[in-house]
Amino acid sequence: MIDRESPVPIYYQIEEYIKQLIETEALNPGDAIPSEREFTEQFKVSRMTVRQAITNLVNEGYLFRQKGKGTYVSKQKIEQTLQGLTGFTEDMKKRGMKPDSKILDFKLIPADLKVAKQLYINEHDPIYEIKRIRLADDLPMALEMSYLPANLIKGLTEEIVNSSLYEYIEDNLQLKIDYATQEIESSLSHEDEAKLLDIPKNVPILLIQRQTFLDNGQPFELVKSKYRGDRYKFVIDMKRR
Ligand code: 16G
Repeated sequence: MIDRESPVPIYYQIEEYIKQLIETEALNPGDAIPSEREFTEQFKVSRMTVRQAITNLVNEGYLFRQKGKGTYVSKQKIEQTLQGLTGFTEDMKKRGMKPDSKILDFKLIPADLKVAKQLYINEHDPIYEIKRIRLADDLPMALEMSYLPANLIKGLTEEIVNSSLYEYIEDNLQLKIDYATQEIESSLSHEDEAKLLDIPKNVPILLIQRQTFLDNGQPFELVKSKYRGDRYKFVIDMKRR
């Protein structure tokens, strides 16, 4: 099934073949994949070509290696739609997963000029700076750094942000979360982030920045999140015209 005449590189064809085994559930999460030697014999290609295909799939999060043991199929990525404005806790609950947070930092500080401008407040007005690890079924998924204007989002405590910020804003403060602008970029895990997210350093992660507004047009949060590239994929439906 390797097409040597094709302009598609052979390592890429092998990648597609392995992906198909995963998609058709011939290989399931936790299963060991055949060894490099077995693939080399099956496809009559060099070991380097097989290694390149497998390394690419490891980097994309389809497979993971265990030292001295072999290469295994990873869990399926969480598919997060980009339609609709939701929070982490409600997303995880909807999927039947257990949301959790670990608070790394919770501070009340004066806003610097840049943050103040984006939150439509004055420089030095008080803001909460919150850094959390977000976990799903006890696995770290994202690191989140949030800035919230303290005069608008009143009475925040560590206990509240340990569960759901959006629930507190809507149910307790009775404010209406309305819309957000969000940017998504690729990035690489730095050493400290890698430790917190339980991933290797210098692997692909998704950097997401969100500015979220209430229904009166007032921004109430600036959030910078770093999502694990091996566990997340963002999906959007598009319609032509
Ligand atoms: C999501 C949002 C974040 C928001 C949080 C609220 C993205 C990229 N970010 O993580 O902006 O602050 O949800 O979650 O989706 P919570 O209600 O569980 O605290």
